[in-house]
Amino acid sequence: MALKTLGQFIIEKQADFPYAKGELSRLLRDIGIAAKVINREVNKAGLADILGESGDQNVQGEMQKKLDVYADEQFIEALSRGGECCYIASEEHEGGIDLTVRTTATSHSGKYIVCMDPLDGSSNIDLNVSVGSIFSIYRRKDLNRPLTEADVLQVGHDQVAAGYVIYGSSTMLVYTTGKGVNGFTLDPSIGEFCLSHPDMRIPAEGRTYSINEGNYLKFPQYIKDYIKYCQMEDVETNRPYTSRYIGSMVADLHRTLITGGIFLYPETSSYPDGKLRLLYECNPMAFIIEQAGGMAISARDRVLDIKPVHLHQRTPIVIGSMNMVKKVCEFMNRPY
Ligand code: AHM
Ligand code: MG
Repeated sequence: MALKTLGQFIIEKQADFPYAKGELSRLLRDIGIAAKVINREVNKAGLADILGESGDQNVQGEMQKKLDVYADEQFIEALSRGGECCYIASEEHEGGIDLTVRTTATSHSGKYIVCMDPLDGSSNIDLNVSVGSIFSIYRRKDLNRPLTEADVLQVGHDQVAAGYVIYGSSTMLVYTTGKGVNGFTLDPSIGEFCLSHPDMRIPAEGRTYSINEGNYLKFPQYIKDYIKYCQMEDVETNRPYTSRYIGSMVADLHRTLITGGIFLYPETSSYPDGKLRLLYECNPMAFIIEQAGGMAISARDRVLDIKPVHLHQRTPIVIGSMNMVKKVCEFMNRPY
């Protein structure tokens, strides 16, 4: 069977959007190119001087690794050059980057807003454990007025596309434009992402739960009860479940998407709003998992229905196989 590259696939899929003029396709292509450049650096991280901490802190007060900075720069450059994007919100920047006010040769009347975590799970880089990039794309609400932060603070169900890149034993790009989820594996011999996982579906049931159990004592009671449920023996429901936690959201969710299962980063006594960021991590992953047939909730709402109030907002998240997330809803005592 002939290989289908990401570029070919994107162009083919443009027909799904009859009024599209190719801007979103070009934006996705630009992201794919940046991902390849980042992949090259991530792969040689163990060798290069680039490995290690850059000494700066990001807005969450955490140490940035050099590769975080590098990945951030690559995405910003690709998106600024492409011209389809008017605003970038990045986990690595306190404020967003308004490309409409940049005085470059290119005019940035771009229609799209991109929120991204350029290199998630960066504490794993030194250890040769999988890391990832996450992106989320929104349409600018009104092209005729100056861009405001409110344009960026859109609710997750308004995303027009979202995806992630996993730099693992192989490198994959997985994305959705709201019509299913497709996965592409980078073939290093030709330097192209090739369609390898068409129409990805998450099984409705899984038998793996993924949570940082070191925080057990800080979890709310319903999470403690759910963990005990996962560990209890029951032949009919295939319990006890297996526990798997990499500590890289992209890697943990990539496994969950393929094999089924559940990933939880709930509110804790140290992180009352959870740890993961709504715009850069939770919304894009929730969009992908829902598009694949799964479910994503926070402590109160469907993740994709949360109205953001600031760029770096965090949210608790429970995400994965539909029936497993519904089971957590029962423990929370909430309808689904
Ligand atoms: P980062 O954006 O600083 O890399 O942090 C996000 C990462 C996620 O990839 C992962 O799921 C989580 O943090 C792990 O957190 P913890 O070490 O608290 O379990
Ligand atoms: Mg992150």
